[in-house]
Amino acid sequence: MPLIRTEIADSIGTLFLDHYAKRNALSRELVEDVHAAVDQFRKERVRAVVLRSATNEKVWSAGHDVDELPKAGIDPLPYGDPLERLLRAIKTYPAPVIAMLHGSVWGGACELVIACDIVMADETVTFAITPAKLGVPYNAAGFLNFISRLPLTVVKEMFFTADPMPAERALRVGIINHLVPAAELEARTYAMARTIAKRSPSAISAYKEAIRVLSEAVAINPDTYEYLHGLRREVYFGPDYREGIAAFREKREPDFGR
Ligand code: KGA
Ligand code: KGA
Repeated sequence: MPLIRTEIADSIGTLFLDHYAKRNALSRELVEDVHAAVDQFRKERVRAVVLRSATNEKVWSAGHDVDELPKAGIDPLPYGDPLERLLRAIKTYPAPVIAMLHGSVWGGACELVIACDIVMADETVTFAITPAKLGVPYNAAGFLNFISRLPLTVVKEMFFTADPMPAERALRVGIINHLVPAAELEARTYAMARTIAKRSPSAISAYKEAIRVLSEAVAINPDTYEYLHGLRREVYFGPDYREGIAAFREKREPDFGR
């Protein structure tokens, strides 16, 4: 059974995350379905994509599928990780991707939202960046996605506390473009998509790619990269990652000592 649904109408493609039993966790299988959908959207020259949940429930997406995170001693967020691949697919899709959000957004799903081009949300939305609860060492590409988009103070607070941020504040700090009443969310989102779909697709595609490349244009030498990777290795080889994953599986608070 596919874990997403898609629709195309008026040059607008909609991608519905449709696995609420697992709170739309971004599993390998779900990501494969997204890639197939995105390929289809490209073939049909879709001019704007809306990324939403198929259900109007209290969770938009629970983020990375924790059951698929590897055991301690293995990099939990390598280049080929499903979530990493999903982020690249969204960022390089040659037309704008609009996130339409109702409900809570967790961990890697926050990065997915940040990777979208425009974010429409209602008042039920919250954002929690949770790797510090799991002991997951975030990767350089992930940090760059956040720091190229949000103020450093906000990024730090979210990563350090892992606490959910409510919609009103998320609007103020720039995570959300438009915060609208739940009853208007769909209409407002598709109005935006229709406007974009009327504009020059070749120009927009070139803008999106230019903004992506320029916002990622951070020069670090290989030595610095290895240094950052070494910092991450200490975390995923260390006790916190093992404890974080075990606590999640046992449905308890992690104990990272004092
Ligand atoms: N991965 C795998 N399974 C998940 C999951 C996840 N992220 N989130 C939920 N599930 C499963 C859960 O185990 C349960 O399965 C079902 O979805 C319903 O969840 O029915 P089963 O087999 O027991 P639950 O918890 O009963 O639903 P709820 O009471 O409605 O609570 C919803 C939330 C979202 C609050 C709760 O499920 C939750 O806290 N999920 C984890 C959120 C999270 O911490 N995500 C971050 C994942 O890490 C991540 O993205 C990374 C790697 N990161 O940030 O670096
Ligand atoms: N370039 C050349 N001529 C212009 C012009 C422009 N950007 N804007 C107005 N004119 C001329 C118009 O052709 C008319 O000339 C006169 O100014 C009064 O305009 O009398 P003429 O010879 O017919 P108009 O439209 O009658 O005035 P208005 O009814 O008061 O309306 C004003 C606006 C500003 C709303 C209207 O003129 C308009 O929409 N202009 C174009 C606005 C626009 O799209 N600008 C973006 C230009 O592109 C740009 O900056 C680039 C390259 N970009 O964004 O990358």
